[in-house]
Amino acid sequence: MKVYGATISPMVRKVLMALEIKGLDYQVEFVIPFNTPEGFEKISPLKKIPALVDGDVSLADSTVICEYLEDRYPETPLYPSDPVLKAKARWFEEYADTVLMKVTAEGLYFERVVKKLMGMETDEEKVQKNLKKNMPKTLDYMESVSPAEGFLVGDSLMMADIAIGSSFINAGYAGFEPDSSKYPNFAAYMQRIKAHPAFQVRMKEDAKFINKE
Ligand SMILES: N[C@@H](CCC(=O)N[C@@H](CS)C(=O)NCC(=O)O)C(=O)O
Repeated sequence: MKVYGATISPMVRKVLMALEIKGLDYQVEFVIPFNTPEGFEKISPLKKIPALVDGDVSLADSTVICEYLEDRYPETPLYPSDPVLKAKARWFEEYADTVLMKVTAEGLYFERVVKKLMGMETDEEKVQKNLKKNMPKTLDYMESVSPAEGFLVGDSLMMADIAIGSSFINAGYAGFEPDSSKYPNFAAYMQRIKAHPAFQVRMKEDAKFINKE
């Protein structure tokens, strides 16, 4: 299988985590947004990352790809089988892909990390506005749903945790960590997520990428 994207992207990381936890072989073809290779739209019609090619199947969108991996390679499930828990898991993934994409990625990680890597100037005013206006309600919500123990939809790390965790890991790369005195459950939950061996592997790879660029 071939994953197209930059491994440090929170959306690409969702796919890599799923592949690693499921023990599937894959290669990464390095593609950066806004400067995609010619013909990339044949694999990813909106030219966004990640995209996946598995034999004659080509797919775009992290959630579509992760659901495909789950259906096609069901061993080591990453979504619960119970319909209610599965719906709950999908909600958290949707929340990460939409709200967190704006708050932790576009308004923070993109500004402070990606723009810097691209030789562009950070719009720190935009970041501060985002941190004041959007981040507190996001953290209030995350605190209200974070379990005192275990993970969002069960005892083991699943796609819901991967999506949420991935977004906040990138916020961390942009210098933001949740205040554990204000958000104790969420901060502790994030520590449990980051301790997962597959996240540890990804974060070590990210460190090489950030330090190299
Ligand atoms: N809903 C998509 C979002 C993918 C996405 O926005 N990826 C970003 C990088 S993290 C991108 O490719 N941005 C380039 C663009 O918006 O043109 C997914 O979950 O894969």
